[in-house]
Amino acid sequence: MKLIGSAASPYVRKVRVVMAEKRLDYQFVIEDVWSDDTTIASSNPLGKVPCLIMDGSEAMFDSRVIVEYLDTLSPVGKLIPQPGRERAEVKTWEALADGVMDAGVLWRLEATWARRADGERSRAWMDRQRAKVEAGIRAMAKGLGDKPFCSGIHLSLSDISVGCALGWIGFRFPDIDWRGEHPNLGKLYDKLMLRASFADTAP
Ligand code: GSF
Repeated sequence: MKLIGSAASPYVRKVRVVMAEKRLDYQFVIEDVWSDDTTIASSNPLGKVPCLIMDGSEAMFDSRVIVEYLDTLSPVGKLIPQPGRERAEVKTWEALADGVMDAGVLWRLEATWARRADGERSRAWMDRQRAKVEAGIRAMAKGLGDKPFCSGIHLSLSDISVGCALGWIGFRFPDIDWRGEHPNLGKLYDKLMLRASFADTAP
């Protein structure tokens, strides 16, 4: 398997962490989707990473589809429960974490995308996305509470998704003090970073 991605992308990190937790081998192919000569569209018409290329088959995207598929490849460390309530809970945690990343990406692009002129940057839009990031982080802290993991009694895709979102927010928006405001999230992230899957993929 070949994973096309970048080291800074939180969506790509989610896939790499799942690969490591499932002990799956893959080749990591770095692609800068923002460069003029990117060839990502030949694999993913949406021009986005992560994109998984299976041996002799078509490309697979996006991160939610890829991690769901990867979890079926090996019984080692099941990360997504069987269909039912628990699975829906894990997928909701993933949607929350992805939503925080989505809003953060929109906010950051509005603020920094080189092809947008300064006069075209909307403060109201940035504030709207920032509010989503902050509300999402508050919801994560509330949902985690005093529990050791976001859902269930062991590591799942919920924790991996939340960890990737928090690690990326810390990397791109250091002025958002999620650790100071939510010590339980800080504790979870520190615990995740003890795992090779997280330590080896930090942005
Ligand atoms: C989001 C991927 C994405 O936005 C997923 O895979 O879960 N829902 C998708 N990837 C960004 C890189 S990043 O911000 O992490 C991307 O490839 N953007 C290129 C573009 O043209 O939007």
